[in-house]
Amino acid sequence: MNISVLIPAFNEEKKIGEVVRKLKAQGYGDVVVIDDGSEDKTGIVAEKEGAKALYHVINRGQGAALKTGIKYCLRNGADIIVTFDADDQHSPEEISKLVEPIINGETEICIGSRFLKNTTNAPFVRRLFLRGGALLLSRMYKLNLTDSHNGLRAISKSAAEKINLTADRMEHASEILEQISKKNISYKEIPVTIRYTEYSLNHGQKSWDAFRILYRMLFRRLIR
Ligand SMILES: Nc1nc2c(ncn2[C@@H]2O[C@H](COP(=O)(O)OP(=O)(O)OP(=O)(O)O)[C@@H](O)[C@H]2O)c(=O)[nH]1
Ligand SMILES: [Mg+2]
Repeated sequence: MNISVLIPAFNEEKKIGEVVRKLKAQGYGDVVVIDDGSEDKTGIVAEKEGAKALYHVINRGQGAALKTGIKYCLRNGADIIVTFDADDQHSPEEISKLVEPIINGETEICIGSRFLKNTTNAPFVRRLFLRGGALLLSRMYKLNLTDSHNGLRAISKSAAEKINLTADRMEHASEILEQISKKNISYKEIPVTIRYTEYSLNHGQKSWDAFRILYRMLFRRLIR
């Protein structure tokens, strides 16, 4: 089985090198970084560590970066695509837990969950928003999920071919779930650790961004 690790990245030059190095040390030779119009050296640092870097000329968002990356990985013969964050919040050792059920033919997608076994040190407010989001999306799409916005997933080739992302920014996470539901793609949640560090909290999404994501998500539903 060819496993590709796909990392959407925006201005992550401080962490991306270490992340690629750790993935390579775990034996993942195929690491693809989408440098999404970063203003820093994200792509160059990733390439130095042996990753393949693809570049968007302007910042188009995490959804658009995943779309570019999934297309590239499929073209290059990936059987499983693992999506992984660039900010060092995920653990490369846990990828095997996500790909195993796909290799066994048990399921088409494995979704990481930080809440299934409470494997996170997320701050209280972030926890509240994330749990609320998972509850809302589970209801909307008739799924059974504890974590709907986890960047760590393993997607089989068959599922990747069925999923068509149209949301460029963070709303893609709900779009993936919508398509899992509508296209009857089999899924399984797997407990994974998500580390919140000073870097990730200062650098990443703010809790209030959840409102913007929700608004965009609902607006997209309305205009369709
Ligand atoms: N390609 C691309 N990647 C992005 C963009 N914004 C964030 N990312 C990447 O997406 C990953 C997750 O982004 P975060 O902002 O940390 O979001 P998050 O992990 O869902 O939120 P936290 O719970 O706060 O960590 C990281 O690898 C970022 O570099 C973007 O505009 N384009
Ligand atoms: Mg993050």
